[in-house]
Amino acid sequence: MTAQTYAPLTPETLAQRLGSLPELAERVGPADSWTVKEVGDGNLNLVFIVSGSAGQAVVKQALPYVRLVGESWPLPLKRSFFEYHALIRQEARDPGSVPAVWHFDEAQAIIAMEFLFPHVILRQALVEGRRVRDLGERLGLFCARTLFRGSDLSMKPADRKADLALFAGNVELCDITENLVFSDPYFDAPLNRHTAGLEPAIARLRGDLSLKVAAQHLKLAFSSRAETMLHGDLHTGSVMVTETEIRMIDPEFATYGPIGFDVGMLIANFLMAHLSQPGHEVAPGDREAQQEWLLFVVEAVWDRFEAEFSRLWRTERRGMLYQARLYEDQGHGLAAEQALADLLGQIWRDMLGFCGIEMHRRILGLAHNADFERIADTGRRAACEARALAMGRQLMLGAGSLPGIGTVAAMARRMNREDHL
Ligand code: SR1
Ligand code: MG
Repeated sequence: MTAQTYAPLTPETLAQRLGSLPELAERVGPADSWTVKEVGDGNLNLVFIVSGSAGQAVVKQALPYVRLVGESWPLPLKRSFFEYHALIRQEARDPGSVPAVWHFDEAQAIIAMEFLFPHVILRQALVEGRRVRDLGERLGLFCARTLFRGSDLSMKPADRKADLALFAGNVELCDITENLVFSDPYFDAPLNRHTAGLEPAIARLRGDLSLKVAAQHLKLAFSSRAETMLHGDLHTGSVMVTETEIRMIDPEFATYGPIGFDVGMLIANFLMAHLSQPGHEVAPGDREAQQEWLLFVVEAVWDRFEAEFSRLWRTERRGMLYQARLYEDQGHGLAAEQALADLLGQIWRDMLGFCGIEMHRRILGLAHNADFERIADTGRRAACEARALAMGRQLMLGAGSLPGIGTVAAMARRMNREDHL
């Protein structure tokens, strides 16, 4: 394939169009041995699994519109460019954390990459009540390494500024986040949808003016505090797992933003998984152990993030911020520890706010979670979702006073027992 006019791939045309690429032929086998299946079930793109005599590959291609909505919502192909650039940076900053990229074609918006097998989407596994060893620890490490190493705490100023400029071009995907996450949940936006029966809880939420203000403070932080390269859409649908292995995928929303954003989004999705479990019970209480495990994951994500971020601060702080020549080299190591504690406090508060807002948008906005959506009984679903809405509110409004991640887990346990409808 050369840089020709963009055309979407189909299972019928893929082998003919990509079969001559040595990067694929070497790993998958000759094109005449390929079978191709389109498996994309996300909101935006085409995803193909290509199987041949020598192996398998995933081929992802952006469509010029939002797949979830259709051609009425155009979306530029360049999101593939940002995804490619984010993937190669994530691999460099946390080796082994993402699928290996084998080929990128900017004009066709195609990324060909390693096929992860027997991995499944984490969200699917959680809905089914499955567990993954060291999940929270691995996710916390990924967040700390990519967020620290993509910032001015670590990068050379010229490199960091070049990346800031590069990812600043991801305007349309940021616009999705800015609207769908930070604004739409708090008014009757055209694309919103919600479970029948949830109306009283929604009216309470939208009538809470302090919450509306908090949401816009968070939007300001997201759009203006370019602290590090974010994954930008780090939820449990952006993680692939086996029982023992974990990889992050889909960083097409990558942009520079606040360090707490990815961690907050991720923790929100585990809290929603926790609060959705009663909706998946077959016998009373049969999801209680899974619920506790999900809170264990929540605690592990934050604890490991904090520990690894602190380790990197002490060993890899080579950027232009909080330089060692101001602190350790002057015998003022204690001040560096104070600065670290202050920064972690800021990240913690941001994280809680973003966490709360993600819980709201997944229940009130356009893009919902299978965790709740797969609860067939709408009455049960609304009861679970109302608890998540209430918890999101407490996280956003209480971000300045919640002392630690154990308190968040305790809040989830309490919410899970309460009726918020
Ligand atoms: C129109 S895109 C909706 C959502 O899907 C993506 O996965 C992001 O989460 C986005 O907000
Ligand atoms: Mg995605």
